[in-house]
Amino acid sequence: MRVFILGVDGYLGWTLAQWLVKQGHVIGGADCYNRRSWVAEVGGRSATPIGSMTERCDKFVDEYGSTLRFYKGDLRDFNFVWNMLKTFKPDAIVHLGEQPSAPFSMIDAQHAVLTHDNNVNGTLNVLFAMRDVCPEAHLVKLGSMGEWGTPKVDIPEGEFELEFRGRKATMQFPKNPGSYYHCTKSHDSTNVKLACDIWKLRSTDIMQGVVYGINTWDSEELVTRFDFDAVFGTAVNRFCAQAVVGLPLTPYGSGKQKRGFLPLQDSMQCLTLVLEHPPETGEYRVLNQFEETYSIMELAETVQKIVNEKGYMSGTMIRNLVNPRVEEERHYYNPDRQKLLDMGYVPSGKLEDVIDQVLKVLHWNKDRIAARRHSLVPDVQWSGGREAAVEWES
Ligand code: USQ
Repeated sequence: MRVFILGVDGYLGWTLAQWLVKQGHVIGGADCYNRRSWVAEVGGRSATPIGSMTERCDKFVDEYGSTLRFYKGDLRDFNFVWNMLKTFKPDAIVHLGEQPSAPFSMIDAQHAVLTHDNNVNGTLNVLFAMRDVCPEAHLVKLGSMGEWGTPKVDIPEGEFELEFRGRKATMQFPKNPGSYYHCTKSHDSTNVKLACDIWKLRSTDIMQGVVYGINTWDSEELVTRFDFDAVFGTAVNRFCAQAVVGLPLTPYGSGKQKRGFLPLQDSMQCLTLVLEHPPETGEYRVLNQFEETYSIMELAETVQKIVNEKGYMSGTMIRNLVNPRVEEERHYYNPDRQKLLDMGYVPSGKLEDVIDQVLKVLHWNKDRIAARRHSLVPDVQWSGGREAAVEWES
């Protein structure tokens, strides 16, 4: 299959390119290195030293004997998108090319607008270019479990039955995003569905939970990036980074808030299954993609336990911070996740093993994290302004 990865330089994109080429797929990809510059803007950097895209592409050919056809450019440039799809002729497009951070989108008006422009308009260009150039291709669009928010009822995978004033209908389940980043994902979903309805494109919209973990390819050019700062780092990965430099782990508020999580490896497994099972022409298919739901506190405690047991650090502490976000901390959470299991997804189910592996890799790179330790402190307040979060008192 010819698979084109938008955002191929990112945490998921670079891992996926290698995962798929090993299975014999032909890989193309685009990126404009925004992730590298946004992370630098907030004072972070990848904990793993990563090569330039040129070095990555050279190593890719050496390692896998297959060229990664790379296009440097911005998805907001319609001509760029149109031309690269026309040239590459993909059977499938995996769209990971978005600004992925909720805190980044909440910094101020400029960052919210940038996030919307980048994500919503970039996706619109992809949809219009697909209509013109490759309407048969399968668009695998990365959405987010955070589009659903934390409603007081179960969360289905896309559609649900509704009865209102005596009439019944099947509709898309309502969205309840909790950041301007998550709003862009919801807008994307609406735009992708319309393209399937009116132009008969086919798409899988993946509502993915929080991904954690690291790949194990051991050369600098092949290893994926790993962010730990308070803006681009995500919960489990951040806790591991905090632990290896001897800082307390930081659940926000009570830490009772729950999310769906999955290891990087399972994200790759699921994306592959989705590519192997495309929807019908004109079908807009929604999947929830996570391995298990956990409270943030449970995860912090698991990281703490492994750090202590394996002797990576002694005396790792957990310090709840006053929540810089506005989010429910005690809530019902019961999302479905059947469709991927039906396709053959077998959860790797080893939270402790993945955390241990992350700690091991981060331990080798702890000086890189320590040199940017200031970036670990959250300071983007959902209520406005930038102020470092302080300790929470229950
Ligand atoms: N959290 C803490 N302490 C931390 C970091 C996060 O308690 O040090 C909490 C947050 O308050 C939140 C939860 O952990 O309740 C998840 O936050 P996160 O930063 O790990 O992830 P989130 O902002 O939700 O976004 C991430 C990715 C995003 C993806 C999303 C999937 O950055 O691209 O779409 O996970 S989901 O969370 O299911 O929406």
